[in-house]
Amino acid sequence: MLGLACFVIVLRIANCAASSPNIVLIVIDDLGWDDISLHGSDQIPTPNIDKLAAEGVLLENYYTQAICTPSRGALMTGKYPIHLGLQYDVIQGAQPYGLPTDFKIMPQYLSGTCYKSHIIGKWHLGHSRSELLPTRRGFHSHFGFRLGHSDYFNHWGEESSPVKNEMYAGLDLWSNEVPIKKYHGTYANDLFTKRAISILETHNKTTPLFLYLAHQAVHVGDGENPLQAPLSFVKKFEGKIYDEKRKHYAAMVSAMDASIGELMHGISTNGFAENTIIFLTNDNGGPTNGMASSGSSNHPLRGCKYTLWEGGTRGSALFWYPKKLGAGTYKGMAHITDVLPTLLTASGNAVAGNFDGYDLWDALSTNAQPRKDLLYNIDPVTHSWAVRSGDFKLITDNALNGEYSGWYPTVESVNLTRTVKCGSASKACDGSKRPCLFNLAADPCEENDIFDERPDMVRKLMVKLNEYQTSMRPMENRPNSAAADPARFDFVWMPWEDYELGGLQNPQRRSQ
Ligand SMILES: *[C@@H]1O[C@H](CO)[C@@H](O)[C@H](O)[C@H]1NC(C)=O
Ligand SMILES: *[C@@H]1O[C@H](CO)[C@@H](O)[C@H](O)[C@H]1NC(C)=O
Ligand SMILES: [Ca+2]
Repeated sequence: MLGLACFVIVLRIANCAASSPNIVLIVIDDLGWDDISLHGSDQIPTPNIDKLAAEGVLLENYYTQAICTPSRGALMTGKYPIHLGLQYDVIQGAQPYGLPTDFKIMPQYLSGTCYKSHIIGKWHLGHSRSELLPTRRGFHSHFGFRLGHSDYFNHWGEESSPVKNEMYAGLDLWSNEVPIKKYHGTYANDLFTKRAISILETHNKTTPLFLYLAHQAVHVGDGENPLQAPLSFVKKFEGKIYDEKRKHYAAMVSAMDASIGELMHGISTNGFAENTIIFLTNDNGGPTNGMASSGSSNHPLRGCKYTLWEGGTRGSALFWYPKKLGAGTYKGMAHITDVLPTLLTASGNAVAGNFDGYDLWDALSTNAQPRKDLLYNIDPVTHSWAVRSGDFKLITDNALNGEYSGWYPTVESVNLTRTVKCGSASKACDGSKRPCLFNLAADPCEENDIFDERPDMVRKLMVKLNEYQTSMRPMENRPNSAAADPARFDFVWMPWEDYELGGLQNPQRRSQ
């Protein structure tokens, strides 16, 4: 008996499948609904994204969270931010928290069939201690940045400190866990595109590839002129767009679209076109109406980034996998939490996970509609929440004191051949004072409140809201910490908590 026990051998055979499709996940930061030509406006042509949409499956009824960190958390885990502790705000540079490490994330799920996983660009799910970094959570490499935004050329991030009106600033560009100084002056877009191409060129095809390209574009950069685009792209819009902000913003969008064209070229020349699934999405609506100095637009949708109105949450997204999916549109309701379970099924890693998201893989071909409800969010700090059942949406939104809850036409845009058409606000509802009810099928622009007409639906949605509220996890948010100051680390945004936890005395760190 004893002998037998000694010979129990645990076979650890990884179920590697070279035939699993490669996955390229593209996230565009802060892209507004009316900032790409996909939705009918031809003011900013985005031919490369349009081509992907024409060859792939465009999601017509798709939603993200209203801001970066919650959206990226939802994307990586398939869970609503209320179940991650990320329901309020984004992680700022000096705040010591992140997506809790007890949650398994996308590359960790994909490791079941031996995907080699790389992230390029923005992380924004925690950087105050090393265990929160993507390189400790299933990604084999990270080339990019960790905070929410930075300067596209010098790669410094500037963020609030614990002292009012005082900012912390430092380098935030990394090759894995080493800070990189040598790209001072090179446009972030170009760096990230080159890195993506080099991964495609060197990937060993005996294992499937998972490439997460989280663009810095088209979030505003830092500094006095935050709409940062190369001059060659600004020139394309001279004499076409006269508003300076919109013109520079258009150039940023155009540079991002060109990068996607280069990526697609890299995909085809390196033999990935046949067996690669692409999913492209924005992470939240555009910060329109001058907010955050961006020139973006969500026209004709209501509201903008930070708000749970459609302009902040209705997303632009598509799946591309011509071999299996063909071309078309998916009309069913979809949410950014659906992406993980859907890709897992496509990759042969399907798990009966504890997801808020739905596996839409088969539905994309059959147009079945498994998702009937949607939680936009519950933000316990600003008391903003919205919930949906079928076409009906109940919303109270007090983000930014309700100041960005209106409709903001696109500057200088005259071509109104758009995919979403609105009527006029005959029964507008403030939404910051009391809940409003809308039928989005008839009223995608949230112009006509039907709260009084449909008490039955209001009741039904309130019950759902209460159910979600009961399942909410405490918020992870922490205040800014003086220990984060990059000045302590040779002006680099180091994971400062490592030094505190490890009791290290001299945090001075030289970068390359
Ligand atoms: C690719 O990986 C396989 C399996 O690990 C290995 O045998 C092969 O030599 C690798 N090819 C290259 C070009 O590195
Ligand atoms: C508006 O866009 C449509 C579709 O892209 C195009 O056919 C039309 O010529 C454009 N009209 C104007 C006035 O630019
Ligand atoms: Ca964002």
